[in-house]
Amino acid sequence: MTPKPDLSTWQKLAERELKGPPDDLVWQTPEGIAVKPLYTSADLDGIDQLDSLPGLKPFLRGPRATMYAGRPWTIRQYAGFSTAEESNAFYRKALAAGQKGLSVAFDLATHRGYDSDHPRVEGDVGKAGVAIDSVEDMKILFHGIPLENMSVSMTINGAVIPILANFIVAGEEQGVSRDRLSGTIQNDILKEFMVRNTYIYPPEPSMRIIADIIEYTTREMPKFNSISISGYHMQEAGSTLVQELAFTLADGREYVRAALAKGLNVDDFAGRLSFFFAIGMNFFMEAAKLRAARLLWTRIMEEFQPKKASSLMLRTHCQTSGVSLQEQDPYNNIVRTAYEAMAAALGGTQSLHTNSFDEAIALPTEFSARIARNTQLILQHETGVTRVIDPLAGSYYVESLTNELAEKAWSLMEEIEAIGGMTKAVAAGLPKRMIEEAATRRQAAVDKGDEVIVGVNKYRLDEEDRIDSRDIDNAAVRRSQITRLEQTKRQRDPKRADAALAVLGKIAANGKGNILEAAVEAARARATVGEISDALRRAFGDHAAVPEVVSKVYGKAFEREPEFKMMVSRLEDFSSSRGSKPRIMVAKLGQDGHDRGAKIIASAFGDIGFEVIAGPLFQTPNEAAELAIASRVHVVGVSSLAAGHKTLLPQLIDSLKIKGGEHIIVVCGGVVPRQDYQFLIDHGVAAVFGPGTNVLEAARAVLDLIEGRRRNQ
Ligand code: MLC
Ligand code: 5AD
Repeated sequence: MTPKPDLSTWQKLAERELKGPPDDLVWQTPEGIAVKPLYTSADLDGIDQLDSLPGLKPFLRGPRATMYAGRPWTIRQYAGFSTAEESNAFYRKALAAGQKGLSVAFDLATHRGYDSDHPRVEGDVGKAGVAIDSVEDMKILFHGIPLENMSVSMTINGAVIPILANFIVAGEEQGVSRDRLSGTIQNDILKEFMVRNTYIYPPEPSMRIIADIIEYTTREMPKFNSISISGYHMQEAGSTLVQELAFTLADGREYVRAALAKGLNVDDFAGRLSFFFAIGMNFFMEAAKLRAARLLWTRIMEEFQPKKASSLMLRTHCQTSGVSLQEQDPYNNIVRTAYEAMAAALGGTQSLHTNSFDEAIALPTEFSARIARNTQLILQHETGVTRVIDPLAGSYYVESLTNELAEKAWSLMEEIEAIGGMTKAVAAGLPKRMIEEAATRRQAAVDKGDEVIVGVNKYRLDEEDRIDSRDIDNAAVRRSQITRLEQTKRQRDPKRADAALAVLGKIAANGKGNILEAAVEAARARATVGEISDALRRAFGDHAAVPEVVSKVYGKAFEREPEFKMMVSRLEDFSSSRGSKPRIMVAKLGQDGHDRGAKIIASAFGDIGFEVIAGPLFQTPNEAAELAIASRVHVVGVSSLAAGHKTLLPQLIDSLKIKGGEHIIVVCGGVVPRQDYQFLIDHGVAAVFGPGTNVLEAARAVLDLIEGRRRNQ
């Protein structure tokens, strides 16, 4: 036998190759993990879960004994746009082409409990998802799709009650009783307060809604997953993987507590809790994250002493990362998504969505959706990854990472426990702040070029190819929704609808009875999504978040950079010559709650020396104009990520004119297709900053505009 080589020999060899210590090769990840260039069996010392098996406690190697060797993960593409008719046609084609499960994306009006005729949602109807106003729409959405055989995921959190009620009634009217419906409802409100922002009611009644849904589905819908506890949006908002793991699992623990407080038995509902994670570009770490998640969930659930093994088992959906995709050279996104999909499969996901390459520009076209779907079909049929269970097991690196992620996430969860659990932590704004800091730090790393993004901050093309993108005529969608809404209201029995809404309101207000049960009756009576939501609004009130902005994170990362210093001194000159700082209001219009970009801009501009007014979420263009004028800003920067820009920006500019604020410069950033730039400029927008814009460059351009050094472009 050859003698075992010794690590110090390797060390010396490596030092000679490097002409320096191998410690220089250690990669400090945003998670605070020091990834070494070499892992050996010594890294496995003390890890006690190494010999576990799939389908058995602690499920690190997968929830099922045979995993994909027995049944591959579900190809479940998230989709929805325009009307129910158009989305239905899109689903049917996707299913015929190999997709296995459905996943509905609702528009933001629906998410926030407004019917399509509500004045606050003019720019949002049918834009980022499908518009659903009542059972009539829901029935069309699933026309020709037998709900008995199709598992349907619905991403809805704020307006979860009317949507789930409509789904149940659509099933009934298709002849499928609710006990035979299979699928998942997202129903995860805590992460909405943290990052996704489609909440409606304050935290306390929102938690009751969740408990009521768990209670109802446990009793009535045994095949239905009552919740999809989601970390996806945390990573999208800029969290580290440790934060994503810890906050998601801590949310899960909180929901279990809420259900137990309702008097439910843990084994009756725990097996139908499900999870949802993002899979970004840190390949091995993402696979390790899913393994660690299963390990930790078993550890958490053991606290509640369930008897069934299925109560300890974490099952999850994954989606490849939206933020990792770029507007520049967008075909690169196909490659990124494929690597991410592979990491999700190696991590053992149960269900997967792969993003389309036009993600950073618009909603998927038929073409981009086909490539996204085929990415999974190829993975399942051609690569052989499904044939062996948990093939990364035993890798020194992956096992060590799994363990380190688990430990780090566990200690963050202990911090959350120390302040009384996730509801309290969310109310105190702690996780949100931590995520925003991580996001700002990451942006600084990209802007400085420390983190390379191919085609964006390195290897950028001189000229970009134009690609086709999907454009939705939301005025037309809105008109057709309003016609059907009026028809539904005309044809229903008004007394039955009113009575059902009154019962619902009473159950919500007095705290007794099940809200979902009452809403199902209201949905049968053709009460609309808006009416059901309003009945609950009257009992619970609306939640209004106070915008907060982190400071000194971007600035700190840049403090030694000459370009940054130059901008800071330009701003100081401005302030001393004009007597005050330049003032910018960062605005979010309509129901678009994606505020990562707005938060980063507000935070970085503040550090550079602007005075920043952070506008609240969900403003109408009129309200934003009033705030901008009252705050005497030089510039309004609108961050648009939900495709409302062509409706909402011209309205803002008109409002500013009417109210005497025509001198205020309007700029726009976010997900705006290039072919819309000229439209916006023609309507008076001074500059458009697409995805991948360097924040320092944006600051320079805004200051130039204020100082009159450059004209609208
Ligand atoms: C699985 N099964 C097996 C098996 N593997 N049986 C035998 N042998 C095997 N190897 C069984 C399962 O037990 C189950 O039956 C059935 O097959 C289906 O498998 P599953 O693993 O449960 O898959 P699925 O039905 O797809 O459910 C996956 C899930 C679920 C549990 C994660 O919650 C889900 O589909 N989630 C999707 C969520 C989603 O799409 N979200 C989109 C968010 S987008 P049984 O009888 O045990 O059930 C978003 C973006 C935004 O949020 O807008 O912000
Ligand atoms: N259709 C398809 N994908 C969507 N996403 C959001 N809305 C839709 C939709 N209507 C995806 C994007 C985004 C993530 C939150 O979900 O990938 O980044």
